[in-house]
Amino acid sequence: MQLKPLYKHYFLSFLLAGSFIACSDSKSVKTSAASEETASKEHQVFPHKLPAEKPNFPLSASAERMFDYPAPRVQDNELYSLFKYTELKGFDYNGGDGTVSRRDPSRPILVDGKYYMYYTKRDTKVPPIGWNRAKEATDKIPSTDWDLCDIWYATSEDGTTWKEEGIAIKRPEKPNPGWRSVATPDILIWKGKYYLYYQAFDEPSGLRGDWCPVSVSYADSPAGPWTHGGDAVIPFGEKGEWDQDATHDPQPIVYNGKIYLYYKAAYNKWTDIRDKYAVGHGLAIAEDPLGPFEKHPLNPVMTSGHETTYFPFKDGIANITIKDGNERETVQYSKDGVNFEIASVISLPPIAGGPYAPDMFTDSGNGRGFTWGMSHFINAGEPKKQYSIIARFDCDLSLDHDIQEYKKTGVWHKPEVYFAQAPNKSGHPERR
Ligand code: AAL
Repeated sequence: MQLKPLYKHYFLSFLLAGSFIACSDSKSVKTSAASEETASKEHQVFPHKLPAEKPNFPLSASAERMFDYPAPRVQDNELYSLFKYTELKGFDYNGGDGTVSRRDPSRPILVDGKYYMYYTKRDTKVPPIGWNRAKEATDKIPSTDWDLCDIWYATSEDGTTWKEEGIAIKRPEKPNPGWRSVATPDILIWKGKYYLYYQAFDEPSGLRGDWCPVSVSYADSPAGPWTHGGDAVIPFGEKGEWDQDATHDPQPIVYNGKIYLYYKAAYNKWTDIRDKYAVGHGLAIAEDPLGPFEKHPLNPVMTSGHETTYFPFKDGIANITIKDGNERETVQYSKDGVNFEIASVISLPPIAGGPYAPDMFTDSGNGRGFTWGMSHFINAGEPKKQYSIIARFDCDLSLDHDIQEYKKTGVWHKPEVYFAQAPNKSGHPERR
């Protein structure tokens, strides 16, 4: 109940007078003390100076929640940031004709003064014909942007200018798993060796859905050569389980002495009704990079998000949740890598983000966050010439920095950016 200050004064005097009259026995004293407490709980007005702690009087649901975030003011929230993007130097896209695509970058790693990044590269004679025409795909014609791909790698001294070094993982001969396409890699460093996890397709994606499991290869050096280490390392769920058809976007972190590998699966679709789909993230844990990986019994540990972007933060794990689900466009945090809560709501988050976090594999128990990483844009080309580009993002999701520029809250676009999201007249009853 909210009272205007004047009424509040009368109401409190009335309660105080009441307590004098009733103070002859101790039971009444208790009652009056309780009433006073109720009165003070009910009638305090939210102060002008923002309290550091949750105030001990009734609050609206929104004011209550405010104190459940890492900081009540978003600008002070270590898990809030703006994201700014930079075009990379050093990559050629064949004039943007849709025949060359780079996407789904790994998290960069720094080895002997050089950053390494791994990514999906398509270099085909023609652009992809599209998900819906997957039946027409051949060994020269890709269905989707990530069909007929290999995993390439590039190095950089500054994270912005990159030198493409060559293929890291080539798709193997048919019928070996991944013969159709290998895509969406991520890297793990474990006991001095390097491990690449990636999606291995045995059919053009789109044929029955986006069906593929994860394979792994390992090397002594980030430049390879890579040795095949196993297929289907995160097994599909049983038929009827949410991850029955796919384990995508593998992303390993070293946490609590083990390998925590997050992955994505789309579900609630048969046989891939795209407008009914839902996306979840699972967690699979192993003591050895080649497995066996055991799925967490609470999977999916995230019910929002698309590509996985997880990172050690303080003594837990945080993530950037994008695109899908009720909680898309948030940063989330869990103390145990399993039970995530919203820590902030964000704008323009990196798509398929791979942060550069030096403590990704060190299991420090005190994750520091990060200030930059790699991401992609999937709509770089004209319609029918689809291709993707990799870009760099900068941010301040770091405990070691406080970059004011990234703690602002307004994201101001030119009107053209909004008008580019033109309504499709046929789908809207009030547009003719
Ligand atoms: C992505 C990822 C996976 C999907 C496809 C390629 O961005 O979620 O990798 O399979 O799209």
